[in-house]
Amino acid sequence: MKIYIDGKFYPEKDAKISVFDHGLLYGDGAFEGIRVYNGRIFKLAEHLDRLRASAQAIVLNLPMSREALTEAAVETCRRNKLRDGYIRLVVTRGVGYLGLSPYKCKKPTVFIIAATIELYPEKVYRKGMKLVTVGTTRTSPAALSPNVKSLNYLNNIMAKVEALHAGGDEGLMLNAQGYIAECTGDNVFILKRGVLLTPPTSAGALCGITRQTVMDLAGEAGIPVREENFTRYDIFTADECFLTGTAAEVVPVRELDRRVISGGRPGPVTTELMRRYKELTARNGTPIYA
Ligand code: PXG
Repeated sequence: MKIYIDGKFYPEKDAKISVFDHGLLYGDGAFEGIRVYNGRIFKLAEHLDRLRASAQAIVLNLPMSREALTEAAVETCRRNKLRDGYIRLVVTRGVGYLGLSPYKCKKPTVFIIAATIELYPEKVYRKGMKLVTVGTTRTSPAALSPNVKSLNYLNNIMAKVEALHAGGDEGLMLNAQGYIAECTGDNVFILKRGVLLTPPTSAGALCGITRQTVMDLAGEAGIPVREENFTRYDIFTADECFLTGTAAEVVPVRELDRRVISGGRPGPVTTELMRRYKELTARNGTPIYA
């Protein structure tokens, strides 16, 4: 595997970052996880927009233009002969000294990994996921905006640990008010009386690229979508529930806290959106081997 670091490619064993990089010392940085389907990078522009916004929000100047980032991502795929897989694009605060101030870090570090991806087992797409409500709440926007896709994922990692320890596949995270925010690495949707609902980003949901894509696909399919606060009650009583994310794509939910939702099988709207999403990913994106 060849890894891109600051304009050069390194074999995996030589791809190393300084112990003084604030990305490592403090989780100071931002990242994107991007899929590659059929020789194309899916929604690259949207991911680069979100990366730029994350960087801007944490006062980090991206050291590369949009064009340079695009070219670097494409070239990393080429060097690894990737046709289907996953790109991890990371920008850290860079090498500095001990101490929180980012102003001693001279230059952000950019690295890109293009690899294969470990997906959820096929069974969860047929049968649905098991969600567990976790005690770890989503970061308050008063602390750090949940819209910053930062390198600081401990909040979500602790939530994932709770979910796994409780025998679930994913953890459902609430905000401080008790409304649903999202899962640890996926956004949440429910279907109620023919209307799709997903929590607004103000509830603590990341502005997911897959979330937006699914909202667009629902629009095309004539299914009304609203961003609205809801609680566990609404999931227990939902007609359908599914998650969206770059890694998971569209994945049905069968249980929340061991209570079966919507008959315990993927509903027709979920199934239709899964089909449309697959179709879209198969033929869209930035070509790598043009
Ligand atoms: N919420 C959170 C907290 C996320 O981290 C999503 C929602 C879904 O957003 P997208 O833009 O992907 O639809 C994410 C995304 C990984 C991995 O390696 C995690 C994500 C994406 C890709 C890979 O665990 N999280």
